[in-house]
Amino acid sequence: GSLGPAVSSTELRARFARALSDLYGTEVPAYTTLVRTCEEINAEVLRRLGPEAERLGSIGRVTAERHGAIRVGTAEEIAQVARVFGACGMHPVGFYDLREATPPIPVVSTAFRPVDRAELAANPFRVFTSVLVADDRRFFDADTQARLEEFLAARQLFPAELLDLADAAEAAGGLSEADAARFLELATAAFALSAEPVDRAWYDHLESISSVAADIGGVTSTHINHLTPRVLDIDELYRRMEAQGIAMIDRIQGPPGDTGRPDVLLRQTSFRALAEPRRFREVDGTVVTGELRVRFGEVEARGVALTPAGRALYDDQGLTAFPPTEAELHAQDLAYYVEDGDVLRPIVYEDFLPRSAAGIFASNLTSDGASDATQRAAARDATWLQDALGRPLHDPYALYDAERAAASR
Ligand code: OOG
Ligand code: NI
Repeated sequence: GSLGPAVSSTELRARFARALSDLYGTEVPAYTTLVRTCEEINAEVLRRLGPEAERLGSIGRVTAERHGAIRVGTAEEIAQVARVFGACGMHPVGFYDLREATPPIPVVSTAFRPVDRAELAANPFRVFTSVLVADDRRFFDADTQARLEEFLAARQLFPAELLDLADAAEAAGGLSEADAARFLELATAAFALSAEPVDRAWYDHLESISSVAADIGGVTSTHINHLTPRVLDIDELYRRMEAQGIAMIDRIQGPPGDTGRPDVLLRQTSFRALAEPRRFREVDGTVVTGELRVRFGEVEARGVALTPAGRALYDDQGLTAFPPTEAELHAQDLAYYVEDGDVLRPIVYEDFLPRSAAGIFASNLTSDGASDATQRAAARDATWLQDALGRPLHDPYALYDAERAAASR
């Protein structure tokens, strides 16, 4: 038989996550402190709990685990993102409409991630990816929409060489060593913060409407907005970051941690966006160094995935309405477990929470922005996104159901 490519898509994903983590550490030094603190705490939890600590993922998986967030401007751009992540075995899962958040954000989003359990175990890298809705009149008047579309059409986020390598990797399930090195160099560079001057007047105009719109449509490239390690005790992480003098947002988003119930879904917190030097072109044409606060550090803790019934209960009544034991969560079909003899194995939640995402967005906005609810909304739904991506958009519940069914056969 023939050998597969030297560097499989699984290995590309692991290397890509590592390369982005190295990049982000050089760009945002507090991120390095965050990662180090997570590693300390994870080692402590492992010592304290033993095998119990690894029920929601091996220590190898959790140590390498990152999620990123990126933001792009157009259907064409998110289709290109899908090709780059597709090369790494990351597929779009879920549809999130952040225009319904408080405050509303003019984007819709998905998450690119592995979908098979074995791939998730090998490296679960996922990227929350948002695309601007420039034709939503509640945010952008006709003139701003036209200028946004012109600005976005003129930029190229990903060089053709990168997209060609991505397509080759996706078709073959990987790349040769030399092509893999080139792919990773170009892909990582595409997400680095650019030194290209920002047009001050244009950026400020967009920022008066939405800081996220300015971060997307006010600059000629994209960048990682944040990169997030996973920790096994997020309450302890929060305390330890503050003790090191890093100001965290005022709360941990998601289910409360002190109810004595099993860990469910996703808990997240972040440190506030830091001022970073950025170059600006002023109205008179001079280029000056100023600063922007858009990028931050976030940390997550993951629990068991909830079924649609469990999720409805959580959304309506919160965690305290849940029964206190895993046996009951399973018996009432509120959460996904696999029965292994008389042991229950939780299926870890691999997705995001719109309400927490909104909280993460909001905690790092400089203002609530300006939107006018009386104006016309633009139509966006999962079908729109799937068409834009030109590939299947997976339903998270279908993936959890299939995994439970396969493991129970
Ligand atoms: C994405 C915010 C959502 C999360 O962890 O919920 C997110 C963004 O700020 O672009 O990353
Ligand atoms: Ni995030």
